[in-house]
Amino acid sequence: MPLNNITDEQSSQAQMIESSSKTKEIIEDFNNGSSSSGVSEDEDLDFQQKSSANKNFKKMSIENGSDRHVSLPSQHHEKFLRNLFDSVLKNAIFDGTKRENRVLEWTDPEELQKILNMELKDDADTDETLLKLANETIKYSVKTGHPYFVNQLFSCVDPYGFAGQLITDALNPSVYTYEVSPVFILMEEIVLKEMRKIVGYHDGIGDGIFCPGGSIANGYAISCARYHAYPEMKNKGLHNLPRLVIFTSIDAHYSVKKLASFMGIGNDNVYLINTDEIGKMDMNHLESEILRAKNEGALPFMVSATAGTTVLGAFDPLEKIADLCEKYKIWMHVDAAWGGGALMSKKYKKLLKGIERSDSVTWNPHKMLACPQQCSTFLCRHEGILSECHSSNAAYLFQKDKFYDTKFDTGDKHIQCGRRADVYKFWYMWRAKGTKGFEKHIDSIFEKAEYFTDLVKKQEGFELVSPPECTNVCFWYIPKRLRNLPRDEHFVQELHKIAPKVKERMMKNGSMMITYQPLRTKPNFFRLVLQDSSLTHQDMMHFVNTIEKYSEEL
Ligand code: ABU
Repeated sequence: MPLNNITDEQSSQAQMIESSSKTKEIIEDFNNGSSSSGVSEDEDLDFQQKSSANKNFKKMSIENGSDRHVSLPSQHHEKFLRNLFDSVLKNAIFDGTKRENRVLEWTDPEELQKILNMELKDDADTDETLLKLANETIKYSVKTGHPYFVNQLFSCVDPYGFAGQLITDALNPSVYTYEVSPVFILMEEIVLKEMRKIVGYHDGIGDGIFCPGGSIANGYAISCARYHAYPEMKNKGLHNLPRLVIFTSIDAHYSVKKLASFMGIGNDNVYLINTDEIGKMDMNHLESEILRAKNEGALPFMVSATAGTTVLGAFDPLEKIADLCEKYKIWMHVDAAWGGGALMSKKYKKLLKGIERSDSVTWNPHKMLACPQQCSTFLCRHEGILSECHSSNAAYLFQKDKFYDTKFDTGDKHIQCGRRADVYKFWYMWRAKGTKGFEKHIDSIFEKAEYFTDLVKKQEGFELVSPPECTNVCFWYIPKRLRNLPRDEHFVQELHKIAPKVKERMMKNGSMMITYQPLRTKPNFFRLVLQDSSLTHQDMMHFVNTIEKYSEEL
């Protein structure tokens, strides 16, 4: 039979038999103390000659720099990498997180382009230049691990998380098959199961994945919920489906709409539910919108609740949402990308009561748990649904006739093919701190948020936007000249200009980064985000003083 007529299955069986007998031979030789490892003397000599030629080539090419296109580490790279690591450790990790140093070196984009000269060239740069470029990159990048970077829902350089990230970067795995990523494949299942237990799914049974960011995790929720309602959709597409409707609050993350649009459900079919003053979903409005969708002949198929909204940090009433989802047979998803970390604390997990009744959860360890970017998970109570919904059985990668149990080739349940081992840095941190360490971290940041909230209540000129439930605290700073004005349209317009101006001054000075935003009719206000457990009460005072300082004469 001509070789090109054999089936894929026959070909891989033949390869398997050949490779396993070769492996056996090598192991036997090794056990017998033989040095040949199944390689003939001629082949051995050939190898030695090549190896020596290789060394000579290396020596010459290092001298004249002609082998820089070769991606193989050599002694020459060792020196370069050691110098680079020293510099990264000093400038980005240690100096970059010292309170007395700046969070950023603000530079206008045109000027920064000139300083860094990012244009690509035909000829190679020297290692000396590359080290200089690395140092410049560090210098002009924002030090997101600095204690005064309270701008975003992530921060910190956790030393163990960083170490974990270094290890995965050094190994450069892609977590789709056991043969390529044995350690990380097993580790993912252990960590995801533990997270499901913490969520409250019975015995941690269910499904889950590490995925690139909370938005994508929310997309997985939409995909699984839709598949759960209409499994035939996987092959037939959307044509014969009724109009599908998702419900989420007006304060939910924008990714719910974005992914609904991306997946062909459409922005207009995400019905936005009102929130109360704190930012929690209004249950009466949710039920009336579910009924409206039904009356319109549409199919309500998913409620996406939020545990820790992006701006106000509100927790939707999950138990009541679970009741409504049960009543109307709707998939309940909880976007706990931000607030999920509170599940680690006996004191604060009550904020997410009812999450254990959900169908799925988004939880990002890179947010409240301070794991390095990116580390996001999608967790689900329905065992096997991710694979049923997304697998496509590519024969070149997920061969079913491998010599090991192919249930460990978990990559096919993702919509990605190549995928980073984001699990490792989180697992490494978890082992370094223990679950108890994460609990202390969470309790510490919630305590700081409560302390900062009290400061805002007491300090003249500061005013809370709403009582915070999470570790993001939203407030206005009202400069002296506005304090006695009537609270009318003019006041609102003037107050709206304050936060952007303060932020500009802070960034140009490099001393602190805090974000601001408007919210519906509310003028711009600051949002201070706490997820760094190294922060102290003195730091909280520093934030207040810095905002006052940069508001002078505004
Ligand atoms: N999910 C992204 C959140 C961005 C932020 O407000 O920090």
